[in-house]
This record gives sequence, C-alpha cells and structure tokens, in this order.
Amino acid sequence: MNSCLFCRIVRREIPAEIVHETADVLAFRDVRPVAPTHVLVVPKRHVAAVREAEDTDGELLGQVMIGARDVARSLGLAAGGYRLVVNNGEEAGQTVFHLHVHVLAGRSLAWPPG
Ligand code: DGP
Repeated sequence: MNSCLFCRIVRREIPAEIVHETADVLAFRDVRPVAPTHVLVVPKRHVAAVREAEDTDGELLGQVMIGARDVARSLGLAAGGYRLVVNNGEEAGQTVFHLHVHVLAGRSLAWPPG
C-alpha cells in the first residue's frame, strides 16, 4: 500500500466529504476551499500528474473529466458556470502528487489567474 494522501482517501483511511463516486473515480470536497464550491476529482488508480500520464491512460483521464462534469451537474453548477483546474508540478502549484481536477464555482473567477 502506498502512502499517497489521495490514495489513502480513496481507501477510506483518511476521512473526506465525498460527493461523487464511480468504479474509477472519487470526488470529495477540498479541505482548504478557495471558492464556495471546491471539489477535487481523482482517479482511484494512482497517477501522479497529467505530465506523468502514459498514452494508455486516456480512458482514465477521460473518466476524471466526466467525473468533474457529473459533480458539476449534481451540485447544480452547470448553469452558472464553473472552472476546472489541473496543476502540474511544483511551479504550477501542485502540492499533492496524485492527479486531480479542481472543480471551482460559486464566485466570480478572474482570468487570467494571478
Ligand atoms: P494542488 O495544489 O493542485 O496539488 O491541490 C491539492 C489540494 O488538496 C489543495 O487544494 C488542498 C487539498 N488537500 C490537501 N490535503 C487534503 C486532505 O487531507 N483532504 C482534502 N479533502 N483535501 C486536501
């Protein structure tokens, strides 16, 4: 068993507020939200980041995006709009090295990000 934080959440070793789950994907609320709605969507299988993904990980990547869409639908975010963010590597702000999509909504989100 690895000690990756999000793998441990997937295994229910660390509590999280889960909002969506499929056979391949888990979505839970971010512990340090930066928007009124802030959910993380992760693949259950460990992949560190998009930059580490293999050509054969296309289905996994698609499932994470579909998971983000389903989270947005179930939480009623689709009409107003939401932002999906995927940080890749330290300089981009990635702090947990298990691939995840941030689903952000509930406030005006500036572009470009600061
Ligand atoms: P990133 O910086 O893109 O790697 O995003 C990691 C996010 O993970 C960050 O917004 C905070 C969140 N996070 C860190 N530790 C925990 C935890 O134990 N539980 C939950 N739910 N979220 C966490």
